[in-house]
Amino acid sequence: MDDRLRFRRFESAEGQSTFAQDVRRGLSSHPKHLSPKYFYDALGSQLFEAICHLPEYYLTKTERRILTDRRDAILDVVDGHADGEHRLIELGSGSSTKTRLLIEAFLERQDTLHYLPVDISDSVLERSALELLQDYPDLRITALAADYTTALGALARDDDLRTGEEPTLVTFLGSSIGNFEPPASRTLLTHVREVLKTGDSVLLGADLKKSEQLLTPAYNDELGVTAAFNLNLLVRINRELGGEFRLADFEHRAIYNHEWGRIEMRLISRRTHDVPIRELDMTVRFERGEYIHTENSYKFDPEQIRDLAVATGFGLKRSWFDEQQHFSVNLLCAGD
Ligand code: AVI
Repeated sequence: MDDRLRFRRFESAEGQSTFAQDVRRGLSSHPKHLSPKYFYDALGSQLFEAICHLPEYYLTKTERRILTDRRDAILDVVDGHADGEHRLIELGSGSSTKTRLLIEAFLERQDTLHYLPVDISDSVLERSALELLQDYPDLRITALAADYTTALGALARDDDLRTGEEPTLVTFLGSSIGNFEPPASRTLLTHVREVLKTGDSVLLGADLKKSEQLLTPAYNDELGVTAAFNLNLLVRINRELGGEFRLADFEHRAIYNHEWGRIEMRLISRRTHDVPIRELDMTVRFERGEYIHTENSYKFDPEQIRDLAVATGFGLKRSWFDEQQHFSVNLLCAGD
């Protein structure tokens, strides 16, 4: 099996801030904030997997439904642009469950498939790569353990990763694009464009704007898994930076911000208190009711998706929706 798997780990590109720097900056700001990219340590990645199974979290099931129903239609459009065997790059692959649908569809059309999953969590990446190789004998995997910017830089530059003649499909599913601020999402897709040739494709999953009655429960589930996912950021600061956060002093809450069209996740201090963080040589004061803003999850209009595609060197070829128009899967085609 080993000769079908290559595993590449990348340090974050130079100039990128570290966890310690970001925590110091974020907890010294007003309002306090932390980057959602730090959710995904080994435990956080598993908690996110659990979120995907929650009854309230409609995103994963709805996207999977669209991919199940439309996989052939999607690959028909992808195929129409290209000759030869595709390779498949997945940004934020996690457990790759939805991608299995596409892997299977590709393997019905071509003899072999080169799959390049990118994920920040090497434990998740390694486990899912081994499972996939076991299930698909005609699959070859180059797993990239890196943040997106670093991985896209390597995919654009490194001789062994750069695109050759073969057509490429990049998948970016689960509405992870919604966790980027609008300028950062444009930068990211511009980097994706640099990895591709004209005519290559991107499959982008994007959650749509909808009633607050459906949106907020998806981020305030009754079982408390999203609360644990959010609070795990404090656990991580305690473990990695010698923080002394007590989880009982914070409450998870997600609200919908209509003006910005986004869910905002917060950790709200239940009392006025001080939290030392040894490695940063700092003590952070929290007033009662003060919060740390930990994540934005933007929701889109179809026009915003088209604008994003056009602004970053793509055309929007086609979009697929579920019946209730809760979620969209969009095929972008790299332009000249
Ligand atoms: C990964 N990302 C698309 C999730 C979202 O819905 O924004 C992360 C998440 N945060 C809370 N629940 C899920």
